[in-house]
Amino acid sequence: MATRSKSKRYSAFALLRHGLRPSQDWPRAWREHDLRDRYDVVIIGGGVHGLACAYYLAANHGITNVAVLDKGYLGGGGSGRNTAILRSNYLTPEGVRFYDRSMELYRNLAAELNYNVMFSRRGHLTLAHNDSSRRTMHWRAEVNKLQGVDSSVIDPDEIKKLVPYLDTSPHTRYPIMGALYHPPGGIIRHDAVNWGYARAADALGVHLHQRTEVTGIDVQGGRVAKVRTTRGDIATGAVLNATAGWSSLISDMAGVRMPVTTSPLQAAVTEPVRPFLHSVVVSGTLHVYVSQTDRGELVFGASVDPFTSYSMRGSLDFVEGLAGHVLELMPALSKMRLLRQWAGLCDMTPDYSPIMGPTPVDGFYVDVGWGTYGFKAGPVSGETMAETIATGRPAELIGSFGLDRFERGELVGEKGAAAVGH
Ligand code: PYC
Repeated sequence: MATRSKSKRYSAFALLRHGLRPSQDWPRAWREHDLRDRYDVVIIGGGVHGLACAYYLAANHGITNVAVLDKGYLGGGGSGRNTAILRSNYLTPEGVRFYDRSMELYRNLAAELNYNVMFSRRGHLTLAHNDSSRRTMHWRAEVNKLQGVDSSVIDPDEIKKLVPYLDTSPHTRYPIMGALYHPPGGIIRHDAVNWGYARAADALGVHLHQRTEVTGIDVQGGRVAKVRTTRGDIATGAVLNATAGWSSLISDMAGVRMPVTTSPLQAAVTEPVRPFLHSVVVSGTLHVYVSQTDRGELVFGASVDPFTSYSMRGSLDFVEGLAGHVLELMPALSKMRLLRQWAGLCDMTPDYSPIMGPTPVDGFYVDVGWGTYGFKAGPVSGETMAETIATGRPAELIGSFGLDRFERGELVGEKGAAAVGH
């Protein structure tokens, strides 16, 4: 007993010492560099998409003269402002295939990057409260199964076994009539994903430039030629727009118009409590999704704010609505306290699918329009955009997501698989 409390005292002391006087032996996860006047590839946006693309350009294609530019800090946009839910139970075959590759990359990411990204398989439940949403769940389950993705519709008794705290009685305002159950779904630590990709890209020679804002993009003879920044100009033959919130503004700089509108998506987190929620639970009708982190906090989200805006502030309106809806699902949570809330920016396209690949300007590529799905697509977007830039041809998995689909009228309608209604 005496030994245990001594060692506890020792570790508390050690923690304090390391906290106050960071050890000289802990290297920075990535370095700072002067801006070169030329890079082979310039990636605008230091979120998970941009960082993953930089990593795969270097790791899979040997292209290391790459700069990632961010006007703020790495992972400071949507990549650090989401609810870190992972799943591949989409509605369209294109979506299911794409996100399933992302899940595969996420599952193996800790080993790939030698970094603990805290991937946690939980199972994902999308509740159906009426006949029409149950029909959509069956539709999704069949599309999922055809693509080899584990997904099925389960009844309220099975739901209750997975999540005993859910009110599955038939007397609620919106009784739970079934759910789409997707066992491989889960959560991950979003910051760790950003930092892991950044560290691995840096180790391969990529330059990560924070606090470096893009102010212009020069196009000469239909080809991208230069990126102008607050720290100087960069000559380059390839630029990737991997931003969210500012994706249409950056594309405008290259003269490429994007069919995108931007809305805030708010989220909130509670105080930590003992683990009791072992699945991710989503209700489209009640506009809420909830999961419990490894630290014990409940993370909640809802649908996007009902207006276009660049605001990243939380609102009282949002938490009031959220709390009411959560309590309809799990009345036992009424004593829990919300600790904080935040918002990220979601770029919405007309069909709620992303826009990925080349554009009419040679060398100007886009990976934008992620709506509420961007974080979970980070690895596969990085991998496929790296392949597209390295080979000059759209990778097979993104073939359906090109900008020209809007002109051709070949849309990929993914709204029915939104986390909650858009
Ligand atoms: O599509 O799973 C989802 C999601 C979760 C949070 C926002 N979107």
